[in-house]
Amino acid sequence: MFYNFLVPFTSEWTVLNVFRYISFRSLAALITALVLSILLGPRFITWLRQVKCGQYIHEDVAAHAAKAGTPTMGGLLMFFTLSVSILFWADLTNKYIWESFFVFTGFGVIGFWDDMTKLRRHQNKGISGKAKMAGQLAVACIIMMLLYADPQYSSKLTIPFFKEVTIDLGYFYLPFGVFVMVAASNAVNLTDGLDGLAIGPSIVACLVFSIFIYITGNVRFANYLLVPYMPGVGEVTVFCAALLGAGLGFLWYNAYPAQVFMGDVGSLSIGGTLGYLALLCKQELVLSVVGGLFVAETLSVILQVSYFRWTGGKRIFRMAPLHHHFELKGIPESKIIIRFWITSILLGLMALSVLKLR
Ligand code: 57M
Repeated sequence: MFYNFLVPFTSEWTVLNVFRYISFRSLAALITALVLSILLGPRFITWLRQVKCGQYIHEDVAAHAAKAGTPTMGGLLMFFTLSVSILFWADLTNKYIWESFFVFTGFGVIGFWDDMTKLRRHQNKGISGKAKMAGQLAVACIIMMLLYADPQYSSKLTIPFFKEVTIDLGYFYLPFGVFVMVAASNAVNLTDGLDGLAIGPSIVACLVFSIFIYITGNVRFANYLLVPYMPGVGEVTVFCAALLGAGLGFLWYNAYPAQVFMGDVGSLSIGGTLGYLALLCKQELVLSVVGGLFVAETLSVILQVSYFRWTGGKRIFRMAPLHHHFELKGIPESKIIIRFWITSILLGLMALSVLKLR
């Protein structure tokens, strides 16, 4: 909004030129979302308690019993602070800003519906798996059609660490992109089982993609680092920064011992958005590196369930997803969380090295 209102006056007031800079507006977006989240957090958590948004807790992991009644749907706070921040700082005529916002909101609505269903039923059973998947597919298909119809967007898959190798998937890029967003959304959701466990690695991934996105939208950096240049995409750095601020602000209250959980409204939207950001900057496969923890958590579930069915009841892990395995081995929750964060920072650095190691 500031960009759209103030930039026309730059010829009279040169100081307003600062609003042209993506870097300045990104920093402002991050601070706005972060400060708003920290300030509004306590009232928001009290409100969630008042409207009885308490989390139902499984009995299988004894250590979680003390978490009963912790308010959930903290993702709504992220949605609010992100929206306000974008409204203030982004160029509202940029189509990629609206696409990003659509993905975040679209997946968020499905998560909200799931959370509300759980609360209404007073148990951990939300909407059916089929309904959830149908909603996720619908949002992802709309976005993929928009991206595919974009003349500057290519269906070529970038291969990390190889300068000149790309694979043109043609029409197959559409289902591929849908898969990336839906898988990322569910993977973040599966990981969201300990305090700060999902939001920490999500913040790292968002930071990595904000760097990729900035470079993709800057002709000089893109040419120098040999990444595909796409005019207009750089503006999404402001969106990423707002998401970073909202995520950090949420972590303030979700840090162990958590005062609030994000709920599906948070996890599905963050995951889907990370998938979209990876597709937008043509670093589709880098997502599996920076999001390696999400991949490991998902694989642990796939392996556990397949092995359980195949052997008629035997398990590979004490319990899936992976974080429950470590919990049941007796490792304290805070230690598991911090070790997962350290791993995700290392994975983030590895993902960034793609820029130079080719
Ligand atoms: C949701 N969410 C938590 C909170 C959060 C197929 C199967 C593996 C699915 C999986 C599953 O349902 N995963 C998705 C995981 C829940 O958190 C809520 O859900 C939101 C995210 N969707 O924001 O609102 C619980 O997680 C804990 N939590 C925290 N801190 C946080 O910041 O401590 C969450 C956020 C909360 C709280 O206790 O109540 C969840 O786990 O329900 N299912 C499972 O993960 C279950 N695993 C399982 O059944 N494994 C079997 C299968 C694979 C054969 C096995 O290995 O034998 C476990 N879930 C739990 N207890 N809670 C079973 C044990």
